Amino acid sequence: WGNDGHETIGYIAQAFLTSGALSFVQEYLDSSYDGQLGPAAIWADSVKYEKAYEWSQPYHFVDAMDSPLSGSCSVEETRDCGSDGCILTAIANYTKRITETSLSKTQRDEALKFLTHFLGDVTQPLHCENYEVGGNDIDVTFNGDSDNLHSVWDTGMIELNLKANYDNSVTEYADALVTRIKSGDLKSQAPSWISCVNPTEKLDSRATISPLECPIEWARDSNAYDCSYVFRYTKGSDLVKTSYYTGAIPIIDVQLAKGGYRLAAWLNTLFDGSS
Ligand code: DCM
Ligand code: DCM
Ligand code: DCM
Ligand code: ZN
Ligand code: ZN
Repeated sequence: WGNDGHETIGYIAQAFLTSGALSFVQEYLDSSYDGQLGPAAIWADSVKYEKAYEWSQPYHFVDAMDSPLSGSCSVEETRDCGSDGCILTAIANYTKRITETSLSKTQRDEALKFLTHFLGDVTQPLHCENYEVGGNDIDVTFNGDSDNLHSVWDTGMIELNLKANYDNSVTEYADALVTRIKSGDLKSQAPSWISCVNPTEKLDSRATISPLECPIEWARDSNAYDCSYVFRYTKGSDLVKTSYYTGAIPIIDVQLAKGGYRLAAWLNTLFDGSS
C-alpha cells in the first residue's frame, strides 16, 4: 500500500489497542509520532531506499510463484520466500524482536514500525504475487492517466476513493472503517480476520506451530484475490470507466480493515496476553 493505505491501517489499529499494547506503543514508539501508529506506519517505506536499510526491501512482499490467470493461487514459504527474506519471515522476525527485553529501545521501536507496516502490506493482494512483478509491469489507464496495476492498488484507487467519499481525509476514512468493524457491516466477519492471532503461542519454541503460520495464512487470504478479482480487468479500457474500480473498493476497504484489526489483535496478544 501507499502512504494513505498504511496510515489508514495504523489509525484503525490504534482504535482497538488495549491497555498493555497502548502503553508499549506510547513508551517505545519514536516520540516524533506522538504515540500514533497511523503516521508511524509509513516509516518502513521512507527508509527502504536508503543504503542503510536496503536489506529491508524484500520484506515488503512475497513473490508467490502461482498462476493467477489460470485460476491457481497459492503461497508457499519454501517456494516463494527468497533467501533474502520476504514479508512472511519479516513478520516472524519482528514479532520476536518486539518482545525481546534484551534489545534496545530503538531496536524495539523499529520492530514496532516494521510490524505496523508489514501487517499492512500483507493485505495488499499484489504484495503476495510474483506475476508481472506483482503487477508493476502491467500498464493500465486509471482515471485518464497511464499507470501500472500495482500502483493503482497501492495508491490510485485509495486516493480517488478518499477524494470522492472521505473529504480527502485518511482519519475520516479510518474512522468510518472502525465504525463498520465495531457496529456495521464488517462486524460479523471481523472475528474471522484474527482467528490465527496468538503470537505468544506461535513464538513458544516448544509449540509445534511455526511463527510463520499467521503470516502465511494472511498472505494466502490476500493472494486469493489475485485469482478472483485483481487480474480480471478489461485490457485497454480505463479502470474507472469499467466497473473494475467500483468493484475493487469493497475489497480495499476490507483489506485495510483487516490489516488494522489484526495489527491491534497482534499487539494486544503480545502485550496484554489476550486479543
Ligand atoms: N540487517 C537485518 N536484516 C538483514 C541484514 C541486515 O536486519 N537481512 C541489519 C542487522 C544490522 C544491520 O542491518 O543491524 C547491518 O547488518 P550487517 O552489518 O550485518 O550487514
Ligand atoms: N535487524 C533485524 N533482524 C536481525 C538483526 C537486526 O531485522 N536479526 C534489524 C533491527 C533494526 C536494524 O536491523 O531495525 C538495525 O539493527 P541493529 O540495531 O542490530 O544494528
Ligand atoms: N513490489 C512487490 N513485489 C515485487 C517488487 C515490488 O510487491 N516483486 C512492490 C513494492 C512497492 C512497489 O511494488 O510497493 C514498487 O516497488 P519498487 O519501488 O521496489 O519498484
Ligand atoms: Zn506496493
Ligand atoms: Zn511497503
